[in-house]
Amino acid sequence: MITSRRQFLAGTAASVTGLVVARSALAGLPEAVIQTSVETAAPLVPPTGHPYNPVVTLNGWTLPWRMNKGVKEFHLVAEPVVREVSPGFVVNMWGYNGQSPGPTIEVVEGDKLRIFVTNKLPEHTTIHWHGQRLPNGMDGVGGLTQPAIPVGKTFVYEFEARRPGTFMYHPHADEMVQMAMGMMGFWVTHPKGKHPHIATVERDFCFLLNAFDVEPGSHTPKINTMTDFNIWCWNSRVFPAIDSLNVRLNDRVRIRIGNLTMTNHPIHLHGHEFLVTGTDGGPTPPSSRWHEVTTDIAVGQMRQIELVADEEGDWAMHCHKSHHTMNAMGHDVPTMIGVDHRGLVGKIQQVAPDYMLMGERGMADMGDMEMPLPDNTAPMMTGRGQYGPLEMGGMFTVFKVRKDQKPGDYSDAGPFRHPPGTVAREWQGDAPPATRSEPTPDAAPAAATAVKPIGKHTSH
Ligand SMILES: [Cu+2]
Repeated sequence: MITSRRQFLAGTAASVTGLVVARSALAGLPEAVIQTSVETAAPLVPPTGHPYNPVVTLNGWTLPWRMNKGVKEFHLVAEPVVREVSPGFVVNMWGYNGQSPGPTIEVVEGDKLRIFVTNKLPEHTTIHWHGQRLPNGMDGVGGLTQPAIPVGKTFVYEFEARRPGTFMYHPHADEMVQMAMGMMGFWVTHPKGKHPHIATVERDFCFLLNAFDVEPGSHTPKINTMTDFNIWCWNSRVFPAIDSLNVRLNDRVRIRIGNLTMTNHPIHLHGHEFLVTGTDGGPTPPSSRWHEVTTDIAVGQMRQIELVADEEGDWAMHCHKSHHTMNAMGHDVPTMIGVDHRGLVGKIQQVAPDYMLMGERGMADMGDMEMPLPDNTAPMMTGRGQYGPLEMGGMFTVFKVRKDQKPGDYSDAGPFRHPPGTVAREWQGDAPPATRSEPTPDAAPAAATAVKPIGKHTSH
């Protein structure tokens, strides 16, 4: 019969290698799911195990698992990847399962876990499960708690997800190089049942802060850079290539952020106050929480913030270090504000035809400038809104609150339609001159007047 004949032929075609793969799969190695899209993946609703409200990883995804006799099994592959940091700007990184950062791992408190790690890097590696309670030998510190995973080998990590919280994973072998190349991933452990300090939320987002030093025009990060990075990322993306956080009006929203750069990042949200409800140490006690609009996230820390999104609009959310909302730029540029360049440019261009004038009125012109860029980089200040250039790059995105965003819909509703009369506008009435204090005709210079002692003055 045709079917059996086709099966027979297929079996022959697959030959011995096919059988070998099939046997090793039966022996227990779960499929390594690879994702190469830079889109924010839909939340992974748990197909097995305890139910929970899954997280959304900005420009990332959650790793599927399989249940094997009550154990959740994952397969991570450490490998070189190519990450699109923004359209037209791709960087050779190292990561996991096709991406930097690697996929988010989402489990439930009490889950028994088995994580296979295959090393396809050109050097050895390990994975450290940052923030977890686990047997010492599962902590992933090369040399200290395990031999490093040699090139081409697969190691198994087995532990229980003992406490709920916001965690991450990264190598603990040739760490400086491997993290500078983008090896890291997010980890969320949901509480098993109702937890007194963990609220139920409608939206739960997560991302890692990471940074690279990629010379404009080149494709590979400089791994020896210690502090002077030029590409400030959320999940290895820069604005405007970082997706917005799209929520429905009055949603309770949790945002989980981890910092694997070499400096701290004060993360600031416009239009709302939030509470820090958790760290990598777990949920914070409610009595310790206070409202903020900026929270500093130090190196190696996680913060989870929560708010009710009760103000409609397009709210900026960004690192408050202004150099971190810029893309690649030269830092050796002198400040030119206030310097009159008129008549100079032409003369300079006679000897240096590429000379370009920038900065004598500030640098806002850069946001709108169609400047010739080297082949592989991101414009320094970019992103366009409905009213013009945002003059932002790097660690910036938009928190979009909409009345008509459907529950469970994470798509971008486009620019906010401001109600009439609610946008800052040009003043159309009279503009009287600013009132300044008048000096008295016989007054001494202001500075001298200011320092004159009161006592002497009155005895005059
Ligand atoms: Cu920053």
